[in-house]
Amino acid sequence: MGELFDDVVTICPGMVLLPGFADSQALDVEIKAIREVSPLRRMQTMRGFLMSVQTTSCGQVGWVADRQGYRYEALDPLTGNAWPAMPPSFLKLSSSAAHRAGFADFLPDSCLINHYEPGTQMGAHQDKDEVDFDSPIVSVSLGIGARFFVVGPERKGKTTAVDLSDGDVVVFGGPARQYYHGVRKLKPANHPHFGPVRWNLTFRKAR
Ligand code: MD6
Ligand code: FE
Repeated sequence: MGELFDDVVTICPGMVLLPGFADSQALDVEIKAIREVSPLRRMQTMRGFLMSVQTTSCGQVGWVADRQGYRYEALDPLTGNAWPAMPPSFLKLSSSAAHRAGFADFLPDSCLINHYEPGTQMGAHQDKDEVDFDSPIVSVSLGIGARFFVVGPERKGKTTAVDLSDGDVVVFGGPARQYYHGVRKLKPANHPHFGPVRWNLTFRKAR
């Protein structure tokens, strides 16, 4: 008997999709606890615009954006306290996904949590605020679906579209680590557990 579905789909060299790899409802319990310590907020871009997605973080450092720029900080600027610790289940999921994609010993020190509602989006960007580009980024999607797009080493050009749904994991490493990518404007939808919302968790080795 063959496989009923692909468990590792290569999107481009260095980038793989693990369909349905994550147990999204178990992750949701942890997200709720993280939000009570470090609430969701809309970060500011360098040009002074508010991002349409809401974010928070957990781990030793969290991603911070304001008019000064984009960086990782040990303290949440909203609360003045340390970010909530990375739950052991987050570490386990992200390192096992990285391992499945061919990256042994991935040990993230930060998880950026993005919250999308219909109409929100993420413009084309590179993830380059981390010190170590040899480590991949592991991305986990929960809730309603979204169309993710990958451009390449330049901001403009032909894009590859990947439709991400609940439980899907993307591992972004090797030659694709610094490729431009983003998320198209979310279409209205409803997820039986999460409601009309998408979450994306990105695990990084920031320092
Ligand atoms: C998202 N993801 O899926 C946004 N970045 O909502 C990202 O920006 C991303 O999926 C780096 C690596 C993987 C990603
Ligand atoms: Fe990104």
